[in-house]
Amino acid sequence: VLWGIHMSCPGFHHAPQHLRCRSLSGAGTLRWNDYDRPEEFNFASDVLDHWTQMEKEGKRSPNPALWWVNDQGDEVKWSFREMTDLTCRTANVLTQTCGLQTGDRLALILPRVPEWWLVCVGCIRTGIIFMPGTTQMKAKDILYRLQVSGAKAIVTTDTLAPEVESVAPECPSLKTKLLVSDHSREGWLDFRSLVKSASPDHICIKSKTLDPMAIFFTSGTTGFPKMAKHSHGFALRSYFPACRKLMQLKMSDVFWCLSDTGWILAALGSLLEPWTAGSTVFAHHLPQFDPKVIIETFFKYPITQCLAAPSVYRMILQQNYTSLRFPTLEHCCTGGEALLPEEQEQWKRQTGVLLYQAYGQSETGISCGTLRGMKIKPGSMGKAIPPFDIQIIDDKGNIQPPNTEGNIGIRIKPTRPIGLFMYYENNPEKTAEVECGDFYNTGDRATIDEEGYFWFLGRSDDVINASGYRVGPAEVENALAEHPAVAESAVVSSPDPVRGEVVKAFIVLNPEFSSRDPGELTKELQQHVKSVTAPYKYPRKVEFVSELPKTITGKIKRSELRKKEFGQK
Ligand code: BCO
Repeated sequence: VLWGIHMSCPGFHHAPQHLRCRSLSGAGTLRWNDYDRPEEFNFASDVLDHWTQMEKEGKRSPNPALWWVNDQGDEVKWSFREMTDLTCRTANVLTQTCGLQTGDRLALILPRVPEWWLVCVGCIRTGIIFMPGTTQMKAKDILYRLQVSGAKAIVTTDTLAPEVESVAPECPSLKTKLLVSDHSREGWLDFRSLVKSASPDHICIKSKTLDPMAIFFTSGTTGFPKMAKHSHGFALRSYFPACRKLMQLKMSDVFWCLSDTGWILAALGSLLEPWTAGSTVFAHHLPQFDPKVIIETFFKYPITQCLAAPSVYRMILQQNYTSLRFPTLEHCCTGGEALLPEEQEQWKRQTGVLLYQAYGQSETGISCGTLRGMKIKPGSMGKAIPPFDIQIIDDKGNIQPPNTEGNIGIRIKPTRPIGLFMYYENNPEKTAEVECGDFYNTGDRATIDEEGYFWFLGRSDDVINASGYRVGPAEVENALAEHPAVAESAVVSSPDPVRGEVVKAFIVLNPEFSSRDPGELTKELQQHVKSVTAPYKYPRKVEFVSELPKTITGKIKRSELRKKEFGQK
C-alpha cells in the first residue's frame, strides 16, 4: 500500500477551489485544430482539470485516471479529481516548501511509481521545467545532468539517493533533494509526507504555449547527451485531431505504455496521450524487465491498448505460452526502433491484435505513424502526422522524390511546428548542426513511397539504437577508457535478433592484459561499463582487435566497423 492514498481515500472528496477549466463543450470535444497556435496552453489546467470537471458533472465513467500496480499486489487507483488534488498539493510543495520558481529545472529520476505522475503534473502547474531520467543512471550520469542543466532540485528514491549524495557537493545549483520513500533520510525532504500535508489549493500558471515545459536528454555521436528542450506545445500536440487519430484513445480505454519513465515515450504514452483522451493510464512498477510479468499482467487486467518498443513485443513473442490471446487487448502501437514485417505478422498471428508502427525521437515526439485503422504496410512506420510536414531530404535540405534514400526532415521554415523541440539547451552549435535548409534533420535515413509511407533505413551517423535506447558511442568508449585493460576502443551498432541492434565494442588491449582469458575479460569490461554508466549502454558484444581502422588524420572509422557488422561493403 502506497502511503494510503487510494481511490476510496476520504481526504480527496472536496472540490478543488481553484479549477479554471475553460469551456470545453463536452467530454472528448476537441478545441484546437492541427495547425492552431493558441497563445496559452497548460496540460494541467486545460486537460487534466477538464477531466476532473467532467467527472464532477458525471460525464466521465468511474474508471480511474491512474491505475498503478506492482508485483506485491499493491494497487493505486486515482481519479482525475484525486489527480488534480494531489498535483496541486505537489505544486505547492515544489513552490512553497522547496522555493522553486517558474523556469527552474528539476531532475526527475523515479521508477514507475505514482509519484512520477504527481511531479510531472506538479511541474507543469508551476512552470518548473522537469527533466526525466532513467533510474539506470549512475553517479556520473547524474552529475553531468545536474551540472549542465543547473538543476535546483532532484526527486528520486532510496536506491539512487547515495549516488546523488556522492555528486551533490559538485553541484552548487542543487538546493533541494526530494525523496520518494517510506523512510526519511538526512538531507532529504520527504516527498510523501509533504504532499499529504500540503494545501490542495493552487492556481495553475497561465503558460504560453511556447514557454518551456520539459527537457529530455538525448545522445549523439560525440560528447555528452544534449538537452532537447520542449515547450508546453509538446503537450498541446497530443490534443490535435491528427495526433488523436494515431491510437484513437477513448475514455473507456485502459492504456499501458511500457517505456521507462526516463524517455519521451513515457511522457507521451503514460501521461499526455491517454489523459488527453480521458483514458485510464495503466502502470506496472516493473522494477526489472520481465516479459512473463507483462504477459500475466495482460491476462489479469482489462488493458485495451499498449505502447512499447519493438524489443518488448519481440521478447513477449519468444516466451513459451500456449496462448497469447489477451482478453481485452484491442490495439498495439510500437516505436523507438525498427520493426521487421515478419515481427508485425507474428504478433498479429499470436495475439490476434494488429501492431501499428510509429516513429519519433526525443526531439520530435511521435512524428509519423500508421494511424489506427489505416492500411498497414508491414515494415513501414506510416505517414507524417500533422502539423509535422515530413520529407526525405538530401544533405542540403532538398526534397527527394519517392523511393530515394535520404534523411528524414521535418519542416521548420517558415514555421516551426508545435510539438517539435525548441532547441538544444545551451548548445546553439548543435542546434544549428541539425538545421538543414528549411528542415530539422533527424539524422535518420529513410525513403518515402508514392502513398506517403515512410520506410526506415538506419542512422546517418554513429548513434546506436539498441533495443530502442539511443546510445552515443563516445559515452561507451569513455566508460571503457576508464578500465586499465583498454588502450583504445571503437563502439558501433551490431545486429541482434531480439534487440534489433546491440552495442558492440572493438577493443585494443594494453599489452599487459593481452594474455588474459578473453571470455573473463569481456565479462569484466561489461561489468565495468555497467558500474560507471547506465547499464543499458553496456557492450553486449566485445571483440578484441590489434588495431582499429583509422583515417590518415587518426580518426577512428566507426562506419567501416559498423558496415562489417551488418555485412555491408
Ligand atoms: O542484459 P543484462 O541482464 O545483463 O543487463 C540488463 C539489465 O538487467 C541491467 N539493468 C537494468 N536496470 C538496472 C540494471 N543493472 C543495474 N542496475 C539497474 N538499475 O542492465 C542491462 C541493460 O538493460 P536493458 O534495459 O537494455 O535490457 P532489459 O532489462 O533486458 O530490457 C529490455 C527492454 C526491451 C525492456 C529495454 O531494452 C527497453 O525498455 N527498451 C526500450 C527503450 C525505449 O523505451 N525507448 C524509447 C525511447 S523514446 C523514443 O525513441 C522516441 C519515440 C517517440
